[in-house]
Amino acid sequence: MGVLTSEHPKCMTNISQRETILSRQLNQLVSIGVNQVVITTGYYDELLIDYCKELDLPIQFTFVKNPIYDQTNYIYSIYCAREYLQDDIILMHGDLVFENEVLDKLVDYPGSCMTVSSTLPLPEKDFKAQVSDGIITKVGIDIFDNALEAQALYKLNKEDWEKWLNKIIEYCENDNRNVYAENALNELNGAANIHALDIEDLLCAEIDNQEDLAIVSAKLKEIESRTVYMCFSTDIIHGGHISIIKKAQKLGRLIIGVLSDEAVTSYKRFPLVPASERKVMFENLAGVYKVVDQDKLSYRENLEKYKPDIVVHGDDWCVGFQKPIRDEVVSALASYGGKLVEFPYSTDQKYADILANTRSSLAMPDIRRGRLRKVLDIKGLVTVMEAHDGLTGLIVENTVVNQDGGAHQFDAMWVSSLCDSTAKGKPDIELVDMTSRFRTIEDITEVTTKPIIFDGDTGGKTEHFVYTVRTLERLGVSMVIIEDKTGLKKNSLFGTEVVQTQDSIENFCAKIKAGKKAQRTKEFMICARIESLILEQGMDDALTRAFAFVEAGADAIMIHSRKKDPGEIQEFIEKFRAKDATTPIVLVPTSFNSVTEEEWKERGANIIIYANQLMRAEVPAMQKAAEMILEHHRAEECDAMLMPFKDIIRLIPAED
Ligand code: SPV
Ligand code: MG
Repeated sequence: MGVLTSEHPKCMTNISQRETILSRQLNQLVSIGVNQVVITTGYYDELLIDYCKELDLPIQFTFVKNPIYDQTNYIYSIYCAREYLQDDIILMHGDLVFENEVLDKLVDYPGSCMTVSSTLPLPEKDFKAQVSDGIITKVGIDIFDNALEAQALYKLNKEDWEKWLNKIIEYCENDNRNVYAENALNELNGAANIHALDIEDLLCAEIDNQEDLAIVSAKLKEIESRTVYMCFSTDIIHGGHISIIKKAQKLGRLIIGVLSDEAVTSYKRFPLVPASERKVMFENLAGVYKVVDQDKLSYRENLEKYKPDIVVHGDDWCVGFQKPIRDEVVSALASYGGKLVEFPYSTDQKYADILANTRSSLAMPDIRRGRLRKVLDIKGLVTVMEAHDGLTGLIVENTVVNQDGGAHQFDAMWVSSLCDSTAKGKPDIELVDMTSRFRTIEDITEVTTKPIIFDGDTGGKTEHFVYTVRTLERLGVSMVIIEDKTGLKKNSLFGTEVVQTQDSIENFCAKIKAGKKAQRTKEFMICARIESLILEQGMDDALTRAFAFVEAGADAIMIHSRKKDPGEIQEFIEKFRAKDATTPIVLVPTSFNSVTEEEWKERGANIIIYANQLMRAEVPAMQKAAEMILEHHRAEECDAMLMPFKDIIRLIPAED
């Protein structure tokens, strides 16, 4: 090392403008939580001690001077320090430079280990190790047969280390002080149980001369300019996130992608805070280099844009619905030589509890009520499925379909008058009173978090409707839909086959106005449902009513039809949108069911309600099971069509 070590110990050699070998090692140790360091010293020991103090690190140092450092090898330095080394230890030479990932791997390794490389060529003059069944059996300079490149970087459990240390003591007390400490280890022939930790091409090198210094400095520069990419959908940051972020930061400059509200809503749940605020949250974390938007669950776009050297993720995505996303990341990285680093996913119960609490707050009325408007803003088109009790609520809440590396689920629930009445074995004629209807809502809200749209039938008398509005607000319902009918209401799917009377524009506008005036929260929505097409009053009547109802304060318009052909609905949307570009349009495509959600969105619709499909699925299944048991006088034959109860129970969340 010549001039570089003529004035200080080798470990104080600068490897970059801002760090020496030692300052780097010490900072790395701090980053993994080490706070006690024993340094054995020799020449320039005072300089070294002062230097360590000046670094001002949260480390308690013990300096042990080998008084005959010029006549002995470090086996004797260890011997001198033995009383301070009665614990699990990390042992390293003072001239060793390694990248952060090496230390992380060392720490994460479950047992005692030493770093080796299966990919690097064997060095002439440095350490090599022989390994048998994964255990280090011999370490030395002169071993070339069946050997791997090795570095003096160890993690040693107390028990394993004790065996080696005892041998070191034996050597030194028998005046065998001029050999490597590893000579003592070799006598144990693997009994110290030190595993070979293969770090392949990661940087872990000792600096013996100027040439080594130049190579290592250049490699460090390259490592430090690496970029690392992670994507987050979380709206709260807990210890598990911080720990993986810290690990990622050690691999390079960390770019965080914040998943869009739309993508989070589609695969997980509605975010408690919007993407703009989630971005600020990450921007203010120490050590985050840059925060960017990630619009979709797929990483492809951002990987092409930022070409990160490394993508970091928890290993939970190796299976399940995220697997296609992972596969895409692997192939995108391979296309430009990037690397995927996966850390064990935290299964800590306290983090699961935090997430469960976050989720349960979504169920609270004040948080739930406003979410329909937010989802409408975020997605433009909201899909809604009927629920008529707690169990169907859970099905709407939890059913997710994974498609093309993405996920698809319903945004909200529809509490249908038809299905609520049918579930009670009653006709859909406003016979089930509001008290009972509210009870259904409560059964659903108790076990779900998604926004609710309530089928308010005609809304009843205006004087009654104002009470209904406030009760629905208190229950956390987001929207009530009332239809412009009066008298004995019948279900619209009967159309003109039964006597049904449409309300006058004037009366219905007065009801909307009264409802809007009565509501106490700003988010609650009143949707006016137009029955002109059902009752064959023509397109013009439907449009006149639509504009009048919006004028009266309706927050949304529902246009209904019982034709199979979607033509009249499409015509209505086109004509309505020509004059009103913003008021949300709600559809219940039970009859006109051939059009996809994407196409409705394209045409200008905003809320698609699947109004009765769950009820229609359960009734024939129940009838069939009942018939089979009656036919066979036992239940065996119908068993094949039944879900085991243990699977049904899984749908029901356990509450502590
Ligand atoms: C309901 O689901 O109760 C409705 C929609 O009002 S429909 O049955 O199509 O009229
Ligand atoms: Mg109804």
